[in-house]
Amino acid sequence: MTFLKSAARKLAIFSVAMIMVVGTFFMNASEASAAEITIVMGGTKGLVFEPAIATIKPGDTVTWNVGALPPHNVQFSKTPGDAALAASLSHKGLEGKGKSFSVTFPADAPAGNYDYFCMPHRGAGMVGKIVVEG
Ligand SMILES: [Cu+2]
Repeated sequence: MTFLKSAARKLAIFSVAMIMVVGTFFMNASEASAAEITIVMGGTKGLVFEPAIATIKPGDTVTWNVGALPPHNVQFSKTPGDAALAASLSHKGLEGKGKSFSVTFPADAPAGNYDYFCMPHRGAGMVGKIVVEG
């Protein structure tokens, strides 16, 4: 009987472990779908994007929130794609406090570095980079 109880306990522990392992597969599957990341324009360190460098995958959405020292915007200056892609990702309007805007990177966005800056504050060093993974 003791042997059977021990075997049943081992089976129960094994079952719980398997459920956790299978659950991890589902978590990884959801991570593979499109993600959303947020960048603050003008944060605690002044005229900077926080984070200044963000890594995404094609199909992900980036939202920029206006923080301190507005107005701000996002102009892509150098991308692995063509000028039309840079223009389509850019937000030309100037946004004030409490505003935000989002851009979804195309599913076929080429991998590489997407450099951008804030037009009014480029000279102050307000630049950022989106790294699109392949
Ligand atoms: Cu700015």
